[in-house]
Amino acid sequence: MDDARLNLPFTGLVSFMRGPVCTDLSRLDADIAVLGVPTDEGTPWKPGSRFAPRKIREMSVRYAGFGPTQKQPGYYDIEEDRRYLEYERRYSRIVDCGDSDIIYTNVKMTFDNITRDVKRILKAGAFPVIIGGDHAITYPVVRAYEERLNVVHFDAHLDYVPFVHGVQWANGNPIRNVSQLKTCHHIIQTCRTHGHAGTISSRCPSSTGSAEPRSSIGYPLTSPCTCPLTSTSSTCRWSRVARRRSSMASPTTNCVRRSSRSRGAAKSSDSTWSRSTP
Ligand SMILES: [Mn+2]
Repeated sequence: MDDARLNLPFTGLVSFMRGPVCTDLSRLDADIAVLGVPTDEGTPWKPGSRFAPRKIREMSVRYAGFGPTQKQPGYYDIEEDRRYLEYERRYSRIVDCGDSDIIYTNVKMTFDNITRDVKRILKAGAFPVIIGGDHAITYPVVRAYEERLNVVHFDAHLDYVPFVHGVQWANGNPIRNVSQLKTCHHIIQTCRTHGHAGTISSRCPSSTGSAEPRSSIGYPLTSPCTCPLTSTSSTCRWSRVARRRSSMASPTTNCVRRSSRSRGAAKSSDSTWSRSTP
């Protein structure tokens, strides 16, 4: 009987945390929807992150518990002295949606597939958790939202590179691409790289109204010892403690609106920016 299985981490079929699988997103019923986006064509240095969604699923089963023999689902955080995801795990509300279809060498089609899948997850009322892939995918993910939103970006880099040498949709561009979206309210970046500790900036394409925060995490953020294969390694990165402190801080306290003068300056420096959509 299946229910009697221990489902030890090295056995069985793999889905994210052994959750149910739903690849027909028109029938999705979930609170949290995990979607893989295995593309690394936006990587200028070390490719390979296209294999990350599968590997993360494989590692996630380590935290999936031991089937029905485990009375208390979810996991315990020793620092906060509380359990997380207990309800979601008990009632299978974390669903693995498989991967977006990747059309290699065709960024436009790949991005369209990502946006379509995220739109379907949002339509189903689930909270999307997207696993890349390189950081270029932030743009097609954020593009799926129809309501205004704030983007919180944790990274070693600003990823705000303008359109140069014909490159616009790579992993150095996503935050600038996101800033062009009408739905983007605030962008809050907490970045640290090359010894410039705690650089915090905010780009505010519009200035009124409220919006929900959504976060984007670039893996150069982590130190080389925990993630040596990230596509663009940087030294002097955030420690685990610094990341935790940053994520617990209120991002709005660090949000400084650009003055009209600096906004104008930014506009002129963006003059070569192509607005064509991939
Ligand atoms: Mn990045």
